[in-house]
Amino acid sequence: MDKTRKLITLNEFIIMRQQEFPYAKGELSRLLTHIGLAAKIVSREVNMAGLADILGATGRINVQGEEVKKLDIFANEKFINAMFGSSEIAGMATEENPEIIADDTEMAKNAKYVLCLDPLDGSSNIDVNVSIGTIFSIYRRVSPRGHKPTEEDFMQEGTKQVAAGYIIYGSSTMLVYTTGHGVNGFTLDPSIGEFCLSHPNIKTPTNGKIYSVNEGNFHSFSNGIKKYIEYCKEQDKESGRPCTSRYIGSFVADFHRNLLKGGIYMYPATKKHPNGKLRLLYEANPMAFIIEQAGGLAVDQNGRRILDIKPTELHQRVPLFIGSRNMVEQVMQFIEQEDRLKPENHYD
Ligand code: AHM
Ligand code: MG
Repeated sequence: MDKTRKLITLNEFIIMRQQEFPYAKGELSRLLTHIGLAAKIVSREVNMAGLADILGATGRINVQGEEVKKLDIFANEKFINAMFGSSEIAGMATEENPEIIADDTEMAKNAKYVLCLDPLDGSSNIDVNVSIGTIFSIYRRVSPRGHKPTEEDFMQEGTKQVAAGYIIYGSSTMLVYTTGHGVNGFTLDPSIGEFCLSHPNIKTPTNGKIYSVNEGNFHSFSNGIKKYIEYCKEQDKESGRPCTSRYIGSFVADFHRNLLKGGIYMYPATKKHPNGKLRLLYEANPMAFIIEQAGGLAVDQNGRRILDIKPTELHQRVPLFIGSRNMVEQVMQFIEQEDRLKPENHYD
């Protein structure tokens, strides 16, 4: 037996890390543990989706006589229940809920944290057995404890995140998170029902070869982006190969691959959608926190650091460029040259 490789479960890891913060009271640890629990429940359901008839529209009745939920609604409910069940959450903002959710209990009113959530990202892939994910982000509330949280608690810059992470429901289920001290990845071992540390201290390559963008939108991108995409297709003098294009259409899956292999994910502005598609609070910010902790970059189309943006709306969208440092810097150079220095040709 290889005695050098000890199995470390997510819960053990969370406890080990808590000991590194002498004044920690265990609230964040409990919260993270509950995220792991909800992830397991959703993972089980995602794996059985084809069998459990949970994919279709709502309004049907299952064998237990319960209404069949769409998978994204199911995931939303499971996470909300698990989070409030942890007693450490004052409120939540999720992609599925137009307003913030708060609980009326004294426990919730006195809780220290709020959570932003995309319960099931990659919704177009749910029905077709392609990887999907959950994204979360945790903030310390700014409103006084003892009351329900306010929108102000959620309108904080990404730099204020206390923890962020994602779960990818892929060929394996993985949970990847950061509390600002590096990024660690855990793979679910279904035989023991535990997330086990499989990817300690993840660092993303400084340069990459993969670009991920919906090229179906090519003609509505700015000239800078078009030129960058064309540049990605040119042959590299050293390797003789162009970059590789990979786009799943599940942000979590595209991000996860690029994080490990090196690459860039882009969801740029278009003429029609000047703010792109992805949401600042529960898609861009948590992934920006992770990529920076792994050594990469995340910026908007003006080259502004995502984590510095002060949110103004709960469901605000932002154009996103995220991944390996050199690739993100390079696309920004194209935007500078083609769009900012020649604004008259910005879209033509
Ligand atoms: P969703 O949260 O409703 O699933 O939307 C976000 C998704 C991302 O996962 C993905 O990268 C992107 O939208 C795909 O959009 P498009 O189909 O326009 O390329
Ligand atoms: Mg999403």
